[in-house]
Amino acid sequence: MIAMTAEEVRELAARLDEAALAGAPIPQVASQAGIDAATAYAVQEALIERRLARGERLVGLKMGLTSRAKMAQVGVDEVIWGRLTDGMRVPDGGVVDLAGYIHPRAEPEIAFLMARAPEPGEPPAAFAEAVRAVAPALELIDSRYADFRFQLADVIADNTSAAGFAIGSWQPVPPDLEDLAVTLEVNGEVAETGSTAAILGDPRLSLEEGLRLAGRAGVRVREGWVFLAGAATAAVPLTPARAYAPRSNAWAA
Ligand code: OOG
Ligand code: MG
Repeated sequence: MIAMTAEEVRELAARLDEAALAGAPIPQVASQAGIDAATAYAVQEALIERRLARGERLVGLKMGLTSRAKMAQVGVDEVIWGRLTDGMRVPDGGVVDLAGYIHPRAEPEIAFLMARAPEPGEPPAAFAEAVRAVAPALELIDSRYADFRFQLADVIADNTSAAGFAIGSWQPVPPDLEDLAVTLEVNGEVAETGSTAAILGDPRLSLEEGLRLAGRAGVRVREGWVFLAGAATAAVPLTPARAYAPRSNAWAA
């Protein structure tokens, strides 16, 4: 593996950031540079720093590739995590202009509203203590890499393809969280169906894993943050012709 200087990490982050701002794809720069996952997370952090420097705020975390369907779709079979900022948030029922995107896809997710995170050294909080509410959610992903093709280091550096997210109404944690029916509709047509069971067998495990991985990287989840547990089905490509208005229904149980 190739070690990178802090300057090189920032340069890779700048290329990814500029690709996103321009809506123009770039080659798979992280894997081509031969970096490992740890360095790729450093690039992700530097990428988010750029957004924060423009005035965005961190509002949560997201998991990626927590379902088989997603792993198979992108050909990477490791669970990854990324960061959410307020600049990515789309109001429920809001409208997204796809013109600035490269090759957007939508995927159905489940979101947790965080109550509190354990202090460093404290044992992990029980799910019921850590999570205040649950909501259906949509994630908009948009890989900054040409042809939506990447390897593990690429997608980590690219903040796990995060581009936008919409959260439905928050509701109390349902008792059957580990097996809720999921339906993704695009323009009134069912595009994907599945179950929250596809998310690591139980989306609570995704939260556990996310808190562990982020904690290892020194990131502590704050009260009021959103946590996206990962898509329950494959993602659906959105073409500009397929105008997209995020709309999340109540549980289709
Ligand atoms: C990587 C992002 C994966 C999920 O929910 O699995 C992700 C990608 O598919 O480009 O957000
Ligand atoms: Mg996702």
